[in-house]
Amino acid sequence: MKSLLFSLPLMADVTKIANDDYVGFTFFVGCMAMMAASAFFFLSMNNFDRKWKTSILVSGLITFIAAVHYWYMRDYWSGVGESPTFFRYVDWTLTVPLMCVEFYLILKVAGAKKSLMWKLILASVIMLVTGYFGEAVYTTGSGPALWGFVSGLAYFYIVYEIWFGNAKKLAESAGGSILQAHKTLCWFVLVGWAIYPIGYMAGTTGWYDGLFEGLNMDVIYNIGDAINKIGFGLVVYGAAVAAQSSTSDS
Ligand SMILES: *C/C=C(C)/C=C/C=C(C)/C=C/C1=C(C)CCCC1(C)C
Repeated sequence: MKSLLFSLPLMADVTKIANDDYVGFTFFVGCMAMMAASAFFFLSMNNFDRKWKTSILVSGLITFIAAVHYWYMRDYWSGVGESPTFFRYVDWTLTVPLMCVEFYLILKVAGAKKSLMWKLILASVIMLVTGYFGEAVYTTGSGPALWGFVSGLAYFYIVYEIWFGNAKKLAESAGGSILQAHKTLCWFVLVGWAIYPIGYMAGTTGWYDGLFEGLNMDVIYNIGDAINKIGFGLVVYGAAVAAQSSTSDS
């Protein structure tokens, strides 16, 4: 029994996190924060009617998927001592498209079509796959800068679509708490997501060498994830609360 307990994967790895190990620390705290946020979203789900329930569920899935990946990334970092690039990109490839789904779900009441969702999802996958190429495959010469640039184009397409494109028009026609939530999410994508290219430039080599000297890629990514995944979910939660209280008033 005792040996069984100690061979459980959850028990096996408890390593010290050194005082100056900011990567290890932010993986650890990030994991806890994602878990707590998931519990919050899942447990509050049933306070909302059907239309909003799905949005809150997706918020919870985003932080939950991240929590599981953070569990592994924390472990990988403490054991291998390298950036867990693969797990990082798997996490993003699952969660960022779900954030695109959130945009769609919020705008559905205004008549958003599935094609809007698929456009955003496709652009986000291009952004991440090309980012992965620059960070993990074509890591020498001008590789990272080139692939990072392509990734950036896909990123700007997403920014354009939600700020000025069809998504914007739908949000405006919906008005009220939907428009408000859409606007806040747009800011998350413009400012919050811009944290990631900074991390990328800090962790790869290119013309930008030295620009972000002293910054650690994983620490920046971890901060970005906490802001974007939990913050994004809370905006959706806030919109659901506002929409529900305005309908129950009338
Ligand atoms: C929860 C995870 C999120 C919101 C991740 C977002 C990631 C990005 C917006 C990454 C963008 C990148 C660029 C725009 C260029 C350089 C390569 C990337 C993939 C870091």
